[in-house]
Amino acid sequence: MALLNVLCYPDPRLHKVAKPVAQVDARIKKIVADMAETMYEAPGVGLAATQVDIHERIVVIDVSDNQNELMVFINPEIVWSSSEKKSWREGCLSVPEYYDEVERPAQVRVKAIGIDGKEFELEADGLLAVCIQHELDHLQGKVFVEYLSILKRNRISLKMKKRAKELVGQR
Ligand code: GNR
Ligand code: NI
Repeated sequence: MALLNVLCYPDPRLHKVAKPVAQVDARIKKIVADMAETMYEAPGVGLAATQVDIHERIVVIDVSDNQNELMVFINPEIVWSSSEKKSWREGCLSVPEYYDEVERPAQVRVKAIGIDGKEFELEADGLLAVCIQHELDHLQGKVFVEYLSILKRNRISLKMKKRAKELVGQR
């Protein structure tokens, strides 16, 4: 297994659109294992392949308290979302140390392929529903800060560029 480098906003590669996975083979299983390791190490509750510069439709999520219930979504699609909306304070491994409220459908139904290569469907609410939508956005090249005002987004970009420079200075 290996830890992967997580891209930081406003990296243009975060806006690439991921392509579907043709088959769940050894190469995909290795990517999933490395993504899970990277997510747990961060720690985060989810990770989309886009964030580690792999532009294929792969997502890992673990919203369990003990971080021991890994969920793998290959070629995920939201097949239904509730008209009821809910606002949640979101964070993102690609936007470190920034959190803000985003309103999204409260419940979603997602269709995907699991690590066993079999298709499944799942209905989610709460943090899992938020996380599924946040990760599927990443696969479309969308970062949660794009739901915020231009003013906030510009401030975040400046802050992230400043942070990146400081981190380079520390090396
Ligand atoms: O770790 C994460 N926490 C989180 C909290 C609220 C809403 C969404 C998330 S996802 C985030 C990990 C991440 O960046 N996934 O893309
Ligand atoms: Ni994210």
